[in-house]
Amino acid sequence: MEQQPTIGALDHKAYMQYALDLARKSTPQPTNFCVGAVLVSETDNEIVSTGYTLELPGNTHAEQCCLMKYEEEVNGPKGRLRLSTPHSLVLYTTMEPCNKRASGNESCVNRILETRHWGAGQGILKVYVGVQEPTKFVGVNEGREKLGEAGIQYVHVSGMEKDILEVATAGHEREN
Ligand code: HJL
Ligand code: ZN
Repeated sequence: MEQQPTIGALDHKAYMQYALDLARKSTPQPTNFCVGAVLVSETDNEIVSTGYTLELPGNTHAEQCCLMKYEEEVNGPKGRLRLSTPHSLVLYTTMEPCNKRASGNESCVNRILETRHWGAGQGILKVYVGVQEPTKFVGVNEGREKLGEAGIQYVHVSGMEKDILEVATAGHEREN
């Protein structure tokens, strides 16, 4: 993977800022949000993967790209995940993970939940989120509730909402 910045443990704002930098790389579209995501190993305090909306071919979400890149790196293509030691992972995403997509594609909430089946002590334990999803495409996103019910901590990182939404909606028609 490309060189990653070194960010201090628990510096949630810095990780979120990095996720926002990634979101800016996404080509703006009127039909989605430009989102960025960073996957961090809490065990090693290092970034293990990154993603942004439409980074990988097809109609891909930031969290989806981030997880697909990680799985491929750890597994090799189509292999089974082989991790010798438990890796507690946390995900930073500029926008609440989707629970429903207008396209009908698999939700990022489900992809996050699936990581808990990688093995004992593996997978995503916490999700740090910059903004809740605006209701524009699918109404109220129940991603937050669904993660909580599954025992995945949902933490709002506040203070960057304006910039995150500006980037997320860069491809949408402005009202004025
Ligand atoms: C999050 C993303 C992304 C969205 N949300 N968390 N990460 N694009 O990378 C949520 C929005 C969906 C629309 C259209 N966007 O993207 O609800 O075409 O983009 O599947 O519902 O669905 P598709
Ligand atoms: Zn998604």
